[in-house]
Order: sequence, then structure tokens, then C-alpha cells
Amino acid sequence: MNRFLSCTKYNQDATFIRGDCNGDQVVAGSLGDVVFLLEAAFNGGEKPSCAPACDADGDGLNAPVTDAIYLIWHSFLAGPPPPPPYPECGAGATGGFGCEETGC
Ligand SMILES: [Ca+2]
Ligand SMILES: [Ca+2]
Repeated sequence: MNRFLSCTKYNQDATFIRGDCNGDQVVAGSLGDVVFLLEAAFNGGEKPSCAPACDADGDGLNAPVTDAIYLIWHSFLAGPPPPPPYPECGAGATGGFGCEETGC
């Protein structure tokens, strides 16, 4: 089961920055989101407050390994940026999941 799913009531109208999994408003040039994403998925780390923000490649799935690789590819290997909303806060496809809070 996807560890990002929970019974928390989410705000479907929240805005977010795609790729900003840890909610610090920084994506490019930082490993913070990659580490946060992988810790949450595989090491019992803090659950993301905005699962759609962790969908870095915008495919509608929270697949931690592929989303983490996408972030590394973009941030350090000149790969393509995440789909909107990126790099600014905005509304975006949430795959049916909203956000508790985003800081946007
Ligand atoms: Ca971040
Ligand atoms: Ca994804």
C-alpha cells in the first residue's frame, strides 16, 4: 500500500510546487526533497503534507524511486523540469489527493 495514503482530510484546492516534497519551497539544486521522499517511503520518515508535490514527474503516481530519480535528473543532470505547478506555487493535477499544507 502506498505509504502516502491516509485518512487525513486533504484540501483539494491547495496550491503546491511540484517536486517540493518537504514543503520548504526549494526544489532545484537541493537533495532535500529526494532525501525526504525516500525517508518517508522506505525508512519511516515524516509523511509528506502534500502527496501531489512529491509526484515530481507528474504522472499521477507517488512512486518514490522514479520521482526521486526525476528530481536528481532535473536538479543535477539538466533533466527536464517537473510539470506545472513548477517552479512557482500553483494548482495542479493532484491524482485525487490534496494537501494538508504546502507553505505556498
Ligand atoms: Ca523542497
Ligand atoms: Ca510520479
